[in-house]
Amino acid sequence: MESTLTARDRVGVQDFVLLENYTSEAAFIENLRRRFGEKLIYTYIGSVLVSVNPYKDLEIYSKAHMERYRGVSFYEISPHIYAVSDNTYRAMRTERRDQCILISGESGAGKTEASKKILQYYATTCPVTDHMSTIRDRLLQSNPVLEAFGNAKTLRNDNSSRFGKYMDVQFDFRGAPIGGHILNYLLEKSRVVHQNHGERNFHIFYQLLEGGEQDQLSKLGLERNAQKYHYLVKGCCPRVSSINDKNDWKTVRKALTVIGFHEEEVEDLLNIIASVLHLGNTQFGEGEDGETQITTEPQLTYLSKLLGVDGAALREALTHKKLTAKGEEMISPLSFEQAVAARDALAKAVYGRAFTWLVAKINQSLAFKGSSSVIGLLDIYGFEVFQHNSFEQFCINYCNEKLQQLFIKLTLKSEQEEYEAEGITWEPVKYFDNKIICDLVEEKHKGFISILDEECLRPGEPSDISFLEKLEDTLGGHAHFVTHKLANGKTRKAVGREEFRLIHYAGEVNYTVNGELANQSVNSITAGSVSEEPVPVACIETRRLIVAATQFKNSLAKLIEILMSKEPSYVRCIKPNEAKQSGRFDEALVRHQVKYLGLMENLRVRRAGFAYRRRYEAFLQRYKSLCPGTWPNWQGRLADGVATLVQHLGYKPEEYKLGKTKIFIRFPKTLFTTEDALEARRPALGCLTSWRGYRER
Ligand code: AOV
Ligand code: MG
Repeated sequence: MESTLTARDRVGVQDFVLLENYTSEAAFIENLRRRFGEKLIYTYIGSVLVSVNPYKDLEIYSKAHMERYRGVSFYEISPHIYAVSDNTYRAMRTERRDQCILISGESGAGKTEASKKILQYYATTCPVTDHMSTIRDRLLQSNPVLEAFGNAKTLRNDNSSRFGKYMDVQFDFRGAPIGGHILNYLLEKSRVVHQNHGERNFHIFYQLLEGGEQDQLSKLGLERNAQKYHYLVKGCCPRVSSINDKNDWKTVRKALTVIGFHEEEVEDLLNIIASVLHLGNTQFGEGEDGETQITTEPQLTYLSKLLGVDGAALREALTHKKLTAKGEEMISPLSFEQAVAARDALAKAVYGRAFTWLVAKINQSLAFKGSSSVIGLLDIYGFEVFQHNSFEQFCINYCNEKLQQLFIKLTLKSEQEEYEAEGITWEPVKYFDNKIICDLVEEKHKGFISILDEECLRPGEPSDISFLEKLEDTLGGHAHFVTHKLANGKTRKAVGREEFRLIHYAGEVNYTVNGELANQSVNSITAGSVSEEPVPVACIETRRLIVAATQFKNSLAKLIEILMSKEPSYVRCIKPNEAKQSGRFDEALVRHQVKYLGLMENLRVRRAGFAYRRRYEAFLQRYKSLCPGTWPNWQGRLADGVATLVQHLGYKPEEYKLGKTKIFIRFPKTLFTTEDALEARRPALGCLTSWRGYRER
């Protein structure tokens, strides 16, 4: 007896619901810490999986581990990402409802790794035929490719996702993976031309330079040395100890073939990567008449070859802008700074285009038309704060607000509202609702994005300062919006003059508006190498911003709609320390995440709540055969029928409650026992599902 107690003391509880002192945050964190110390990184809150990044290989992801979780209920085995994968899969199969798994947590918490583990689980455990194995391999191989082009080393994470990703995995009636579709969200394109100190550009650049064959590099006019390229040295960090660019290149190269890229298409992609590097090395100087000109001819030659555009047109595009005044087109020269900006804009546009094309190609290769059930996997860029936070960080953090809002809505709000609507006695659990921050960003007319739109569309030159003033006028006084101005007319030191601060659910972030509204040249050339569509050389930045912000808002709204139409499961990832180190558990850092993720509130609702609920008619229909009083048909009120049934089944008063339209069952075990009784009684009739297929909620 004593030894089990010790074991339990050592490893804590595997479901927070079992925690004796469940309202204590200290007890919650202590439980996480103990388990983390024992390399038990997973713990449940009911059906929500909490995962703490171990920052080392734990050897818990083998095929044997996968097998252990197949068809097994949450409660029978230790918590694991495979248990969530398996439960979701079975729920899709037995309840015939599309599912989604929402993975959240801040940058470096382990979201991308979790989503890969889930995909691997399906690829390994689901039935496949020969034909389907192609799709399965493509699904798996899409990851290294997208990561090469869309991930980068940041200060927070050596493999940070710089785009948001939602992937549908489609399954046929046998439960075999037969297709997939990826939606991608706003790639952080500014990284192509600039990286903060200690950060890198997207992995693919370094991979190609390190791993590409010599003749390939020569053809592209590249040298095997990242230091030579302006776009790769801004962060002073060409090598990362945790990354092997050479090996990764091999993986990506193979993956492209598995996905079905033709040689010419791969060549097109490499041309694009190389042209971005050549653009970065394209320099400008002053001509005899003071005009801006390109001083690096070899780069121009390579560029025109790689992009497949006329050299003269390219030169013109990089040093001049086209203006339309009173219906007439005029060409005017660019200043040095404008030319640099036009060059960078072209590099970003070309890379962005290539990324979009890449996703489209992958989607083509995974496409399946026909009826299927779906499990959606959401892996977005996590909440992040840097010293300098721009428009892109704003979008990333706003995206995280939306996801948190969805979690709140589905686990805290609607759960409690349902008890109320059903007339179940209930002590409300208070929680912080971040809707107030979402509104601050996206509300019509007075939200941040509306103000940005308006300011950009206003006649005349929009400026950063007037934008900030407009923000102050409209949002000043909002509890989550702060500028350098204090109410008493004094200046707040912590916020710069060209900054504003948003108090996000996960922390405070200062965003700089400096340069966000810079007006740039308009020009366009056609680069047909990868896409048939023209590539805008340098769109007006302001227009780009409006389009970007509003489009982003709209695409997030669509994403939320997609997620809401599916049955959600949650993985909440926690980062144990800022140093990316294994074995280190920084309590303050973890406490902060437990707080803002709303895990304590989640637990409280869970503890006080009911694991299962069924509408009366569904409950009666399913179990009526277990009670002579309700078999074969109950004639009276549904609620009375259910009451008769559960009395006969011996449910204790604390095990269930009867609402207006539904029965609420507190413990999973109660329903499991009833399901077992059903299965024992009607094997010949072929029970639709075993209780293992039943899920909470
Ligand atoms: P993220 O996706 O949540 O950050 P990742 O999934 O990329 O974070 O994890 C960051 C790093 O932590 C990985 O590269 C691994 O080295 C390590 N790691 C994470 N999960 C595990 C695990 N289960 N086992 C071993 N190591 C792990 V971001 O994309 O930056 O928001 O935007
Ligand atoms: Mg990630």
